[in-house]
Order: sequence, then C-alpha cells, then structure tokens
Amino acid sequence: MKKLYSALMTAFNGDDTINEQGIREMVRYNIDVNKIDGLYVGGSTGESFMLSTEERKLVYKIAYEETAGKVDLIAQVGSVNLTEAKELAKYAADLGYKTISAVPPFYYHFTFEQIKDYYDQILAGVDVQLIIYSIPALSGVSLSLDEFGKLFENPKIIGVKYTNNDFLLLQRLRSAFPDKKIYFGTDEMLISALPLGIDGAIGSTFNLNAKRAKAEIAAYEAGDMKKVFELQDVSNKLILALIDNDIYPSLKLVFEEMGVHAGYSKAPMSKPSAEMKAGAKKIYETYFK
Ligand code: NAY
Repeated sequence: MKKLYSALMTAFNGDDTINEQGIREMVRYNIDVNKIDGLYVGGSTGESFMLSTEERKLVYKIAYEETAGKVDLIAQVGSVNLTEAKELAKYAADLGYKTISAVPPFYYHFTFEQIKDYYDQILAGVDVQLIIYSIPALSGVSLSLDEFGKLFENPKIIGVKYTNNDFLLLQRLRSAFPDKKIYFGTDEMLISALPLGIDGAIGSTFNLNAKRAKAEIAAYEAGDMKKVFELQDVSNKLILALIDNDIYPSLKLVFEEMGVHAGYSKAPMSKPSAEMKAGAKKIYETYFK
C-alpha cells in the first residue's frame, strides 16, 4: 500500500518566532482530518533552512509530542553544517524518531566522496534509518544512479525522498533498487510517478489536499486511469493556483480559512498582502468548500 505523507509546515508568529500552537493544530489536522500516514518534519516546506538549531529541535519535539505515535514521522536533519546535522540526528533519535532524512550538503559543490562521508558521519552511532532527501532544483546537488547505489551500501540508508522530475532516473532507481523506499516529492506529477512503482509520496500540498491525493492513489491501484487523470487535473489546478499566489504563505492562508491557525511564513518569505489573502480565500472556496 502506497503511503502519503504531508511535509509539515512551521507556523510563525508575525515577529518570525515559532508559533507552537499553530504547528500543533496542523499536526492534528493532518492526523484527524487528512488521515495521513505520516509527517516529514523539518524539510523545505517547514522553512527549516531558515531556522536556528534550537528552533529545528523545537519543531521535532512539538511534532513528536502531538503525533503521540499515531503516524510515522521523519525528521529532516540535513544542513551544510555537518556538526549541526549530526546534533539534530542525535536529538531526533533520542526523542524517539525511528527515521531521519538529510539533504546532501549544498552550496560548496562537494565531491561525491565528501557527500558519502557526510551521510556516514550523520548515521554513525545513531540508532535510526535514513532517507536521502534528493531535491536538485533547490539543493543544486544531483546524484547519479551509481552514486545512489554507493550511498545505499550503508544499510541504514533505506531509501530516497525523490523531489525531482527526472523520470528516467526514477525508473532506473526503481529497477536497480527494488528493496529501497522511494517517496515521490512533486505533487503535481504524482500521476507520472505512480506507474514507476513508488512507495508513496511526501508533499506540501497534501496538508490541504490529502483526500484527493489518496483518492488518486486508490483509483490507480484499482486500475481506473480515467479517474486518476481527473483527480490529478483538479489537484493541478489547485497546486498551480497556490504556486501563483506564493505557495508556502498561501498554504497557511488556506489553512486559516479552514479554521486551522497556521500562522505566517518566515522572512524573507512574504507576509500576506491583501491580494494574497483574497487569492487564498478564492482557492479555499473553489477547492475545499
Ligand atoms: C519538503 O521538503 O518539504 C518537500 O520537498 C516537499 C515537496 C514539495 N517541494 C517543495 C520544494 O516544497 O510538495 C512539493 C511542492 O511544494 C509541490 O509539489 C508544489 O510544487
């Protein structure tokens, strides 16, 4: 059965401090209403690369407490600062996270040997499994089939969160590593990833749109491709409207329309303008009312 995970957002107050209550409300909505299989905590959608180490820990802790073992959790600990990544991995494992994830080290164009060493160091002495966070468009780091294979030699590395639209590489990965988990991360291309044998999907828009995405997966599994297309078509109109309205703040604005106090995004992300608020209200009324 393919799994669906929401990439958890971080709620901020107007002064860019963490809004704990907002995070708790989003976790609860994902569990109680979305019936999600799990949460990806501290990824791009969580605006994590703009947080301090202590703030990142706080988010893991809030998510861990609020889920209370009801759904799977994955803590994204990657950082260009390996000392921080190792500290976060240990912190998450000590809290009780069984699975972590890490973006490869970015910005300095590290060699593959350095990237491999980064993963091995994060995992050394920490009792967790890891999912590689591959997101070349944002990290600037593209891994080849062969490089994935070398990383997978570490038995604690159980798979990849594949936020990439290279479907040839996705098919080659599935074929070469049938026992590794592949979670797809471009929500608007889910329809194209399903036939390639993904184990599930992890995305930002599932915070709002999980029911439709789950129905799409169920239709795919039932062989009803007409329904798969129709559901993805509605999802894509929604996703493109969110992107057009500035996606992360807009996901939060639509949550507010639903009565979930998701707060703000952190600067330099935008605080909502009157136009963005009107756009989010229209998205809510069109797709969720
Ligand atoms: C993350 O770490 O939060 C993710 O990678 C989730 C995947 C999302 N990618 C980004 C860059 O946010 O859900 C997608 C994405 O927002 C969606 O497909 C719209 O493009």
